[in-house]
Amino acid sequence: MTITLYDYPLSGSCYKVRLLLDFLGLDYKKVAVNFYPAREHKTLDFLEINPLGQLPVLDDGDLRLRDAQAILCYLAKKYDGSGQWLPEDPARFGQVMMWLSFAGGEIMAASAARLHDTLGYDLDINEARSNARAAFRVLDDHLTLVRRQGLTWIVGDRPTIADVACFPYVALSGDGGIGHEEFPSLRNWMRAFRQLPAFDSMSGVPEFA
Ligand SMILES: N[C@@H](CCC(=O)N[C@@H](CS)C(=O)NCC(=O)O)C(=O)O
Repeated sequence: MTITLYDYPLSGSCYKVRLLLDFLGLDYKKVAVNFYPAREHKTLDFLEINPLGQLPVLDDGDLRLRDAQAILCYLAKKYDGSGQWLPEDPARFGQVMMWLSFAGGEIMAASAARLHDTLGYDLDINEARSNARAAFRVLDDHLTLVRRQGLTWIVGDRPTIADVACFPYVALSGDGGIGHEEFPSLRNWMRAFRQLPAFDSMSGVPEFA
């Protein structure tokens, strides 16, 4: 079966999926969607693929999925025999789901700020930045508790799709005018994430010493 990702290289949401495909060592084909300036994701042809007019979309054989978090769940369940990326244990599974919802919800304020600053989206930038900082504070506090237990990752003792889903818009937030100075535990976590085997960076992800 061929895996196809409808992709825009500068999309943090597509980056979530590219990261996991690489971590799992999966071959896939990319279909480039000209998100900007052509806004191809809003054309009638693309709306047939995703009526929400959003990226990413993933095809695997006859299956078509939209939403990065749903795609991460699918790929982990289907292709990660070890159960590392989406743990079976009910408590761990629930915690991963909780942070996936956070990645697709509260953290997306950082995506909004980035779209404002990089592509001129018309939105309340102060509100977006303030909401993003509030979300980052929640994750930073969580990761501080995690560090106190001698651990690194959002859930449990190994990276999961919760880390994959949260990483892009935290890492890319400088593009939306949100720095990482106030978030030492986020910086520590991002440094560890960047060291994962098969990690691939993208434009806008800062280098950490
Ligand atoms: N719930 C979706 C949202 C994805 C999303 O917001 N994608 C952006 C690209 S990064 C998009 O397509 N936005 C549509 C637009 O800005 O017109 C997910 O998490 O995958």
